[in-house]
Parts: sequence; C-alpha cells; structure tokens
Amino acid sequence: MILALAGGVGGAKLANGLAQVLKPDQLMIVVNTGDDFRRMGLHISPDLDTVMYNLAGLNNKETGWGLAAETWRFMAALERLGGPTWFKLGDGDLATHVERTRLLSAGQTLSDVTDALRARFDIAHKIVPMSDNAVATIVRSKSRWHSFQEYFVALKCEPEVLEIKFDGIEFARPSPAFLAALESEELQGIIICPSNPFVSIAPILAVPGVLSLIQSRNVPVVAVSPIVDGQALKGPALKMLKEMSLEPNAIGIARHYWQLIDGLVLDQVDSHLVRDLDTYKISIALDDTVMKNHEDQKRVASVALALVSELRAKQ
Ligand code: FO1
Repeated sequence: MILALAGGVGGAKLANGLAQVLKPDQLMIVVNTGDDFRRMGLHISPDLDTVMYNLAGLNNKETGWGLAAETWRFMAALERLGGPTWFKLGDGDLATHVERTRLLSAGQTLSDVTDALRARFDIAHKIVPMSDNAVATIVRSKSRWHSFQEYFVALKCEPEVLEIKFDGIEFARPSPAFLAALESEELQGIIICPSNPFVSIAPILAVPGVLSLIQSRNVPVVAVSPIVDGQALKGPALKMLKEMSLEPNAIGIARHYWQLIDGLVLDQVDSHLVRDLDTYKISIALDDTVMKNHEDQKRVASVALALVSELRAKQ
C-alpha cells in the first residue's frame, strides 16, 4: 500500500493521479487539516474538500478549490445582508460544510465524516485526515499572528512569514487509519505530493509520532517537487522558501526534506540542478511534472511510483 501525503491544490492533483493508477486497497491519501477553519459556525476543511472534489471529478479547475459549475446565490444573499464575504462559499460547497458540521455535531470524528462524505461522492479510494484533533496553522508576520485562511485568502499571502505554528499539534494524534497505515506490514512507500512543504506537508509530519514512525519504517519516501524552474505552480511555496532562507528552487526543497526523503521527482526543466543535489544522497527522477490534465496526473503518479519501486528494489 502507498501512503500519499497531500494538502492544497498541487497535492490533490497528484492524489488524483495516484487514484487513477492504484486500486483502492493500494492507496491511502492522508490530508492536511491545518487549514481547517471555523466560519459562520461551519467547520470547513479546505484540503480534505479539494482532494475529495478532485477524486470525484467535481473540482473547479479555474480556482483549484470548491466545486465546478458552482452557483453563488448564498454569497449574494449574504452580501445583501452585509455579512463577511472575503471567504467565498459556493452553494454546492456550502452543502458540504453544512453536512460536515452536522455530522461532527452529532459526535462523529473528522475521520468518520470524511469517510461518509467520500462514500457519498462515490469515491472508492481512502481519504483520511492527518488527525481527528483540532490543529490550526497560524503564521506570524511582523505585526501579528494570522490564521491560515486570513493569511492565504484575506491577505493574499502578502505578509512576510517570520514563523509558522500548528496550534494544538502537541495534543494531536494521527487519525486511526493514518496510524494503522504507518504501522501496517502492507506499507510499501510514502509519496509526499507537490503541496506546500511548510503549510501543507509540515503539519502532517508534525503530528506527534508521525515522523518517528516514518523513519522507523524501512519504506522509501519519495517527494514530488512543488517548485518547477524556480516557480511555485500555485500558492506561496516559493515565497516561503525565500522567507525560510532556503534556495528558491528544487535544491531548497531537497534541503527542506533532507534526511526524510530517499527520492525526489523533479521537472526535467530542473535537470541542471541534479548535480548540485549529489550531496543530499537522494535518488532523482526527472519528467514533465506539471499536471494540466488527468493524463499528466497519471504520468507524474507513475513516475513517483516507479521511483518508489526502484528504491524498494535497492533495499
Ligand atoms: N481560496 C481563496 O483564495 N479564496 C476563497 O474565497 C476561498 C474559499 C474557499 C472555500 C472552500 C474551500 O475548501 C477552499 C477555499 N479556498 C479559497 C481555498 C483555500 O483557502 C485553500 O484551498 C487552502 O486552504 C490552501 O490549500
């Protein structure tokens, strides 16, 4: 079984690629919940929804988040009432948040709710939250701490990030399915999707016990670089690399994941960087890693899986 760690738009694309190539019992997608967000009494899990909508084939390709063919009557009515509209909730997406909140209020765990919603979207592959406990990614700028959605949406990632914290992480435990997968004899590899390393992947690795469990298992860990040709394909990953004084390219990614990863998938446009990566003693695979459609997603998934198999064979 392959464990895929994902968050955000890039992660959801590769998760969808893996789901097209692997059978449901060969894949578990573990999703960041540090972006989760209480909004007007609703529990919103943006990264779980982005993965779910991608696997259901219902994701909005323009924005990367929310549903395709969305309508916005709720937001228009809310605007007329003078309510807060900086965080956009489409009518169909709103139903997901209302139903998730209803199930959570009825005492279900986030894992239970995620599995119920997955089933209602006719998704066969397992999507699990990193934890059922509340974790909130907050970022500190010069002036103050910001909730993640305030930083990402309201402030459009403009503030310089001086520090990132995952509020509540010390009390969090891996979700039951995530823990079972990490301990399972069936585990054959871990793929870190091309999500933002600092705010999408880091929270998953920061859940107590996860990193030490990964390192105690003798399974290959392969990351797909979210930075291609010195550019983040979406979101603030490149800006954060600079703010964390890491090289703003795939080298910075390798340095950030160093000692955790055995392999790194880079876009062939970055092949000139391979020589500089020798010091990190990781295996590199080069391919076209930009995922514009399902075919691309399948190709990148196959490249990452091939690198996992190659590394397993070497063990
Ligand atoms: N991102 C935005 O830039 N603007 C929005 O209004 C917005 C609304 C939204 C609603 C539901 C949801 O699941 C995601 C939404 N996102 C929005 C994206 C969200 O901030 C990001 O997907 C993640 O938090 C970062 O990966």
